[in-house]
Amino acid sequence: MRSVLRTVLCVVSLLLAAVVVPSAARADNPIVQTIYTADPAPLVHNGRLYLYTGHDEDGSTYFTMRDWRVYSTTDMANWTDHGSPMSLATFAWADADAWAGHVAYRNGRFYWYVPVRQRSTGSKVIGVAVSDSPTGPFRDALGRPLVGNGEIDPNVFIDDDGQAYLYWGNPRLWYVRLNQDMISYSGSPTQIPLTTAGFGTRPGNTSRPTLYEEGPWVFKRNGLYYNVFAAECCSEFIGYSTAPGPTGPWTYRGTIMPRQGGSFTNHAGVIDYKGGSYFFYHNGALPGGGGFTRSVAVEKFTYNGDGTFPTINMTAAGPPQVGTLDPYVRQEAETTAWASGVETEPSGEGGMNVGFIENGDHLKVKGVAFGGGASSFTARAASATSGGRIELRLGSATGTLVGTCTVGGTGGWQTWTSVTCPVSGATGTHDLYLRFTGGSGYLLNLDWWRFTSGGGSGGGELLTNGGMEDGTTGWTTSGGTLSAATGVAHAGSRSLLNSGRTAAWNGPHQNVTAKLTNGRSYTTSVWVRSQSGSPSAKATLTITADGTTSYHQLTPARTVGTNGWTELTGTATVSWTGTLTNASFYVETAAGTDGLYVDDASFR
Ligand code: FUB
Repeated sequence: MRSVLRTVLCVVSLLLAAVVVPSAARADNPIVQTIYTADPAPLVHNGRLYLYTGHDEDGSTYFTMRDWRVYSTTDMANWTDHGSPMSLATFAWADADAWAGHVAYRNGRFYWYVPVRQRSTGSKVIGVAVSDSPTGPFRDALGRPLVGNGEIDPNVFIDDDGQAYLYWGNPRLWYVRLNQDMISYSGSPTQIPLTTAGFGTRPGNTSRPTLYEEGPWVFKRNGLYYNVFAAECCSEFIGYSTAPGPTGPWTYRGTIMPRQGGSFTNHAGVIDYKGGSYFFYHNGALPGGGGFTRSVAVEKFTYNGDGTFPTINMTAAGPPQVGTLDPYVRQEAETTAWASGVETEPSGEGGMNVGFIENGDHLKVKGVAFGGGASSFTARAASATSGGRIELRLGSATGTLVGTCTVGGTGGWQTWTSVTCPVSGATGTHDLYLRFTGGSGYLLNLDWWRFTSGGGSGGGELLTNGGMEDGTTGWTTSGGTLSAATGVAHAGSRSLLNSGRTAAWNGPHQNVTAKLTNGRSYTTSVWVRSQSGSPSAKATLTITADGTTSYHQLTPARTVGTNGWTELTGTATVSWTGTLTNASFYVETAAGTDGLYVDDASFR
């Protein structure tokens, strides 16, 4: 992608600069700009939306696809690149065609069903890989195909009664009942009759009389079963059918997304997230894009009152952001709404980093809530050359400059150091642009960044090491043991673990006495999960003034589990009478002594 897309982007940006098309710079579709992606399959898990895609190789003149990719978001605008946790190499018996797959979650595991070409037969089959994490790595679950009949595009639907169905097919449409283990099935693959009543009429084609082409996406909503599919190649549009049950009988309902977008295929994934409904698809919208160099995009939509789909058209703007992004916790550099001119790669410190950064490249991060104001910016950066500068701009890549961080040479592209620079004028909520400047060639790599608050009238962050990336620094516990938990993190690579608690009030705490202002309102956000059990957790401020101790509940108590992170958040006015001698920010439980993981704590 570097050679092809970068060149085209340069040409396009020169053209755009000449004719001034501001909307192009604001566009957030397609979702990924660093590579070509195709065949979206969304999954919501533990409050995060994961997007599984295929990957069209640069300059492809066929569906040349060798690996799959994962992205995720919590706000539908900023997407985190998780790299490639699965490729053709995962399946030792496959040699080509890493095409459209689908991930299903069951019993604590993630199952990724994909079509590939079987080396020994040269025929398309369906493989299944499994992982304990939504971002992998995934391993071949069987060491052989799950099922195979020369057809493609697997999709799994788990009904309310627990029965899972695997659908797939082009030119026919098949299903088979999966067993509870998700890697075997009962009965034989069964063909769904492709009737014109069920799947529409394909004009003038007697050998293939219905509109169904490929890419089934089956789900249930309000008791009605939907099958959304790519229709009538080529070029394809997205149509759908509904049924009273998972195996039919299906009734064709019409077009969702008409033909458009510069790719002769399309492929849909539909999901609800945070109260909205989202339609994923692909097109040829990136520079150099087309039928074999596609890009995944998303639109928000609302079902009609009778449960039918509205017509959905492709846009460059994409859906509105859900909420804002917190700049005062560690943010991955590869979490962006738009990445211009750069690439991503695996980071030596875990996760991914942004790399191949040249003069004039930029990252856009949408809806960044600076609140009362930021005082400094820290970047985790590396450079095998002499480095460059990170300009922090608001609103656009040429917008208000609120800070500039200089990164020097570190001796290697994976030799990481943290650089900090002052920030002023970053208040309220803005799109943040990290614009890179310097000499010629590659300047620097960026792994993550974080602002420190305190530059405005609203007061700054009171907690030290709230992101827990510096181990136990700043924290102490009232009971049990504190340790840095690596590999268990809400964001970044570490959280704080308080194990061996012996009382509900035991928990990680931090002294904030010198930082507190009497009568001020403070906002708390802290992410918690339990080591065992499902206790009710809360954040509390313990205050001692004139010898009297009082307890201020900073957040409502919420049940936390072992399987994902729960945010404790609230706003409380803190006041006392007399001389304040101690104030401690606590995370504790209302009852129970289960160990607590705590991450991304903010009190300001
Ligand atoms: O990406 C390769 C193939 O193109 C997919 O399997 C089909 O759904 C179509 O999108």
